[in-house]
Amino acid sequence: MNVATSIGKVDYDGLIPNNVGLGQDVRVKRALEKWHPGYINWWKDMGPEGFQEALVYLRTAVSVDPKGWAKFDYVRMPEYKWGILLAPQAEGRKIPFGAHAGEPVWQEVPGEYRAMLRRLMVIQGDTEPASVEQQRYLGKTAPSLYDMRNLFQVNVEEGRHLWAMVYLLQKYFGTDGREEAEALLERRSGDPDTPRMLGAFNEKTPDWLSFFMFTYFTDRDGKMQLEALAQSGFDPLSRTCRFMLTEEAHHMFVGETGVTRVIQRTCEAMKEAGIGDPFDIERVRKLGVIDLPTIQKKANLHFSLTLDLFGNEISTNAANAFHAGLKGRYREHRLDDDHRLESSTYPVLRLLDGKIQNEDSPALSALNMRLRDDYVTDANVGIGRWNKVIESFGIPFEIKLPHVAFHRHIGEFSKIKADVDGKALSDSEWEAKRSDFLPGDDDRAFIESLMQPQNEPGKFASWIAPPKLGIDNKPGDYEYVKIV
Ligand code: BYC
Repeated sequence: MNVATSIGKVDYDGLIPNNVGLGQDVRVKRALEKWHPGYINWWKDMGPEGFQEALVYLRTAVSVDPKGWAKFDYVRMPEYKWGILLAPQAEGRKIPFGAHAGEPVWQEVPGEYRAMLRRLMVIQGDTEPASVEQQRYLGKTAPSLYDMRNLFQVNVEEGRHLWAMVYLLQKYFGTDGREEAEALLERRSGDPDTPRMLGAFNEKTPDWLSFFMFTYFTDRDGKMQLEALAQSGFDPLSRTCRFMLTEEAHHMFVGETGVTRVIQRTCEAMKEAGIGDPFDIERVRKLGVIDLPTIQKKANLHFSLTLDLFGNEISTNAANAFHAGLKGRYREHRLDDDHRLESSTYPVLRLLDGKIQNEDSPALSALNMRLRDDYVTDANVGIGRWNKVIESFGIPFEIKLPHVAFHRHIGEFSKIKADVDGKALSDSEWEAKRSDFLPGDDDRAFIESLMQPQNEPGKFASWIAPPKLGIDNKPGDYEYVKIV
């Protein structure tokens, strides 16, 4: 019998591949095997519609060794090996922050923090199936087989991330963990009665530009939150998140390169047609490409929706989670301070006397704000690369992130209607300008008109350039999805 003998080795014998010794953990194994049919039913009902029988060239995690953790092969998605994989245990690891900083990490749930820890995991878990639900119709309008395959890769890995949280809930939280695991399969993105927990995960992902923006902006929130949870003093959570981050990088790659390719194609078409003015929208659209101002509006929408996922700027929940040693800061281990933050401050952007200004606040309460700041810095890097493409065509246009006060529904700025520069507008002024900032019905209708499937190997829809490289070094006309 090929039972995994050490962490790092993956046991592929059973129904659920894992490197957590599930074979010897009868209670958890049974609980997960019981949960499995419900998961498959959920995947078939709410996963990629119309492609359950297709053979998709997918990567599957087969190890947790950073040098070679995945293998590629054709797989029918419902047969994907959704495994439970934790990064290797670091010998002698200490709690890196909070009141327990320096104590040995917990291998079991600390009783006094049980509810807080469970809530963090449930929220994290809830986002994973939500994104699959949001993206379930996109396969039908894929601009190429390459893109379709990337969509499905992202989807199956979000499914695996749900498994990751469900494992922790089933293993460490007994009956209530089991109930939470069931509920994760019951909520539905956008459902008025049983919605997903966080706002952005109840929005629609109606077209491929939205998908690329979502994977660029919202998956990046995933990265930041996972980085913060990877610091956790609860070691199984830390190890789980560390391995999830390995997969997450590809999701943001899909987003960043997807938008780059849309921009590239627009600029090429403008150049070919001799159009120099990016605001000559009607002429640009006649070329069958997406004009740059509309791309900017989509970025405004997805960036602002994602900022809401960081919660309130000032948050006792965040302070408590840090103090308890459960959720740290972005790359806590690289920060040079006392890692307790009991007497330090952090500048928080607030609405004071009607003006947006920084106010020094207790650093512990300002952790959501701090993570959001780190996120904005990270998000700006790829925007710079998008602008380099536009610049290389000599087109006078620059994609910019809107002000953090723009179009907010959570936190300090949900009280005002700010424009993309952060200037507060009256309700009527905002409504009058809304379609300058955010995609309107005509923008949506135009983008929808472009969403025609292109399922011939090596061919791409009119509005997107081919990628520079194939997946797993495959040639340009590789049949990434065999549709049946
Ligand atoms: N929508 O104290 P506050 C990903 C609630 S994405 C609705 O500021 P806190 C992925 C909040 O729950 C990453 N409600 O909140 C990406 C609280 O309610 P209670 C997902 C919201 O706790 C793409 C109340 O308002 N992971 O992985 O400091 C594809 C007071 O708020 C929202 C995580 O987020 C909202 N946006 O911060 C696939 C990590 N924001 O307690 C996957 C785990 C706040 O009063 N979660 N509320 O009933 C957390 O760390 C925190 O829960 C949050 C919120 C950062 C989300």
